Amino acid sequence: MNSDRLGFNHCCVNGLILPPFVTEERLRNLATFQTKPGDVFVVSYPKTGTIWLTQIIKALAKPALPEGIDVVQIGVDTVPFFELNETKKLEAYPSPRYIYTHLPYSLMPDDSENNLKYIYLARNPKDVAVSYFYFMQALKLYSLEGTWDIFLEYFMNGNLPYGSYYTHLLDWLQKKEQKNLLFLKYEDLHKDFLGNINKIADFLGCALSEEEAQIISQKCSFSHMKANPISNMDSIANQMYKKGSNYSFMRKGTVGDWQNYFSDKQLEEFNQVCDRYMEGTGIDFEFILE
Ligand code: PPS
Repeated sequence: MNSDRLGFNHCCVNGLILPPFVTEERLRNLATFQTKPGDVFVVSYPKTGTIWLTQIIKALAKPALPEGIDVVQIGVDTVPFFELNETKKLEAYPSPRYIYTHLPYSLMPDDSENNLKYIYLARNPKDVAVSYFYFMQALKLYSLEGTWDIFLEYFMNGNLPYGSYYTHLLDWLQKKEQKNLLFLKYEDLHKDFLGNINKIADFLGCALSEEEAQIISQKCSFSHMKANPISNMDSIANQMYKKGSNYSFMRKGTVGDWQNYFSDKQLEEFNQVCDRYMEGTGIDFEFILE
């Protein structure tokens, strides 16, 4: 599909569809970011639970930011969004640095010495599609035109900001066996939240008592985050969402919401695309939790 005809605002750099603010110039600027050993990148495709993970990191690692980093716009007050910030400002961020991004590996700063850390978060693609649809529909940024049916076509064809979810996932999965990448799944966070908080703490080298882990699991629960104006992005809702939108960033936070949206025909087609990409990867998505 010709990306110029897509029904939403976007940039397109070397064939990759990106949000309007991720221009070619911004990408060039980000590629020059001077990494430091131990930098931690939280990596995900949009709507896989990124802000949930950054909230856990915030509680675990207590990162401290210098002035001038734009975190308010995306509601996370200490783990900045890589694509939204100038590298010079990000470089002033004292170590240990925690930054989140939706970029593919090929557009990340150099890591030839393997001394950076990555946490990749994946989510079952059906729920990602539904969550992305509601988000793009609500945002002024994209001015998305079109129904769920059209959006799902975009999703299956990889015609959305940050491209195909499957390509993103497969690109990062190449690093899965490396010790500097922790691979997590949204559904596993639901199933064993405490176990995953401990896993993240181990990976980051943060000491954690049982009591602290319990407190983090409460603070990062869906209900707590929904009631928290920062994680739910309440103060910037008017700026971000279209007039009249009743979208809430903490929308449903469940596994299996896709069942309310896919027709039988869509499901059949979606499963074929998903199976084709996932075959042989060893990744088993859970689409429903018992
Ligand atoms: S973004 O805009 O790309 O950064 O969005 P992202 O944070 O990746 O994904 C948003 C979805 O994550 C859900 N979420 C949670 N689920 C369970 N528990 C907690 N604590 C939590 N925090 C965020 C959020 O509700 C979005 O999913 P949907 O399905 O739309 O509700």
